[in-house]
Amino acid sequence: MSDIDNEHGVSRRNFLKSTGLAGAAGFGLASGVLPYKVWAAQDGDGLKVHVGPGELDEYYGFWSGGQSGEVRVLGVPSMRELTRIPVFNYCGATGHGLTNESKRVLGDNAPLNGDTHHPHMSFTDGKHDGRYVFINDKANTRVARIRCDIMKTDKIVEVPNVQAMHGMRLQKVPETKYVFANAEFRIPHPNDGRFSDDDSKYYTMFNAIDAEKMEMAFQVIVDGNLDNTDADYKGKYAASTCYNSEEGYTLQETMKNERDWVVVFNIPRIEQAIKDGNYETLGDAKVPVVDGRKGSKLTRYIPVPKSPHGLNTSPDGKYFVANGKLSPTVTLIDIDKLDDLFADKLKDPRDTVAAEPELGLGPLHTAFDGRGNAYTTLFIDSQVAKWNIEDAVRAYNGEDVDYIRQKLDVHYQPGHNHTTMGESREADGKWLMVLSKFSKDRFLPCGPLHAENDQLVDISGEEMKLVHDGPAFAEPHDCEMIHRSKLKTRKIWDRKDDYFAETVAMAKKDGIDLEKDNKVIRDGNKVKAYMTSVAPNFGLTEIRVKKGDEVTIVITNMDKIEDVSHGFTLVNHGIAMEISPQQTSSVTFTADKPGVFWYYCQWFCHALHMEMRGRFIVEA
Ligand code: CUK
Ligand code: CUA
Repeated sequence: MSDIDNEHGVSRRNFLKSTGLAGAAGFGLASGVLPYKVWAAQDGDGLKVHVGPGELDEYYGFWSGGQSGEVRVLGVPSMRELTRIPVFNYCGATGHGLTNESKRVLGDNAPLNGDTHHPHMSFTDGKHDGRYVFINDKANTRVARIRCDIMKTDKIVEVPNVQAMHGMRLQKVPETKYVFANAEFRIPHPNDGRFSDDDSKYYTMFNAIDAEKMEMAFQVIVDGNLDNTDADYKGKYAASTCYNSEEGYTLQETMKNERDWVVVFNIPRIEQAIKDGNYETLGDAKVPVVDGRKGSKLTRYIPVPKSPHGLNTSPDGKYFVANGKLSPTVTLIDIDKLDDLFADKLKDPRDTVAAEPELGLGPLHTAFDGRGNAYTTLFIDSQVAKWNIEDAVRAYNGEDVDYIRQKLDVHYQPGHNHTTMGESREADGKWLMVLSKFSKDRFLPCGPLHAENDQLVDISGEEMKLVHDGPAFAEPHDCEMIHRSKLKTRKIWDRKDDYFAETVAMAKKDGIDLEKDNKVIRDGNKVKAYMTSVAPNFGLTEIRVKKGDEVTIVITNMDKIEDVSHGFTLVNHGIAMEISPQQTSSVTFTADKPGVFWYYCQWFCHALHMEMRGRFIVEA
């Protein structure tokens, strides 16, 4: 059903809200609510949203692929999907999850599903540096790194002794030395079946991963649980929301307290504790584990209203913003007061609170425009509230100011929202992306599973203007929009690339020149077929093996022309992989059926692409 009830565009929802609903919910309608209106994209009326044929987008958007386990790259503002980066999932097009190169990244027997939430680009001095995008997997407790030059996943860390990696952010200053990742769910320690019913053994941990080595750096035991996190612009503090200070197991138990908290981590103190040897290790893991529960020098717990969710650092570095979720407020924590809090100079941890503006129902995440305004999603109200940060501080200090600038209806139930460059020092305040969880009636219906709705909002002027609805499959919780000037991607592979270096080393051991040789070699029942590809030819048009052989196909694409990607698909074997210009790809499988099986190139590469094929002959 449409949200618009009549030709004047008056929304039933706003009508309801201004009468019964808002009053019943216990607080009135904030001022500054504008009537519902969808703005047409018009040149001369805000930013240009249409990106014409042959034109390039201004921003790369890195979208989480949610339960699909991947990351998607969109152009902004066109919202055109540019590529997909398989991460924790199997990808039939590229062979991620099947090729030897991707299996080295994923690890042995890695699950090929993931639940990605938070893609974040690495920083140098608080600015995005175009090197990596990191992403969490809540489903299987992993963190991955994507190399932005090739847009491939190059490392994955499985985090030990915790479950459900959720909130994930990066150290911003002086650079991304650590990836900070919150394990959401408390589990017993050790989790070996003996203590499943022993509450005293349950806890969860805050995790830091060395971003360069992609190895665990340390873990911090906390009280409560951990939801979202963010870091400051000093390189000193990270903060996480906890919605389960009750340490409950059921929904009812979890919602009891009127206040939960934000836990702040003092990174230099944690590093010092580890240097001093004040840590333990758990089980087989060698990761230093420090105790950051209440009373520890390493952490501070700041009470905030009820079941907070998102945690966002303002780009001026002044505030951590905790989003209330079950409270209509967000809480601004003054980062400059944290030194005093850790030095025990404040009476009450709440003395760090700079403001607690009331915004509406269900605040989940806050974004910033770099001009002093914040944009908070209101899940229950299906709105984005634009509010002024310093006015909210003034109001908290007793001045009579209205900090709400505008409320915009979105469709529907927004989770994250994001501004262009807004999670860095270079917030440019041009676009806001609102990741709505429900699309309901906004798109042609496609069965019971609905698309989410990523809505593009022009925030360059005084007023937010909704300009585009973008359907998205399987819940992108989060995205990040990075100016294109930050990225330098490769057009063809470097033959010395690390991604396939192990395959190159294997070939060298076998006396093979990958760039020239087309040869089948055998060692017992292990067969390796090495070949090149140059459009429209495979170096081998026949590979002969015996039933039961373990076969490795290694192909090097010797084309040097941009965009001439080849593929290798072996019919009736479930084998397919990408081989882009100057790339080496390999795949290993057992030849378990006698007969003739054609292999072919599945990337249209040449007028004679259909002819690019060969026979895989398995002798009985
Ligand atoms: S979470 Cu999904 S709406 Cu995983 Cu960042 Cu808030
Ligand atoms: Cu090579 Cu198609």
